[in-house]
Amino acid sequence: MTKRKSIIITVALLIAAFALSAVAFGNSLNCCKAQKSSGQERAQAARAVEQDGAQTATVEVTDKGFEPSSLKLKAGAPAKVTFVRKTDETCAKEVVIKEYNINRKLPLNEPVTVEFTPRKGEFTFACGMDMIKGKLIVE
Ligand SMILES: [Cu+2]
Repeated sequence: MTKRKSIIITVALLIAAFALSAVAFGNSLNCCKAQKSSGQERAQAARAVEQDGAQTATVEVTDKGFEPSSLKLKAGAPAKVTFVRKTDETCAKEVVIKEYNINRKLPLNEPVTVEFTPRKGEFTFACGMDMIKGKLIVE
């Protein structure tokens, strides 16, 4: 009798633990999904500013994703794009621009400047998991 009871309790605990971990896992997936959808709402692209012979721009990582989520650059001119992560509530703790072999960690509130000379076209910058994204529009 007591043996059966303890088995029932064990099974109940296992189910509870499984349910809890499913909730936690779901939440961590939601972070990226939520940021992705809100990122797509901002259609307006920011334009880089000419400064000391380079085109410069700053992109912040907030709980909404990359802001601005798209950036216009001129082809063939050196670019300095500074990323600043402003929140811990994000999985974008690094920035990756595949086409330019850029992969940099983004420490909280520490500006990280990446330098490259953009070619004509559209390029994606993204978090390490390629879930939170922004766009470089090079003309
Ligand atoms: Cu991510």
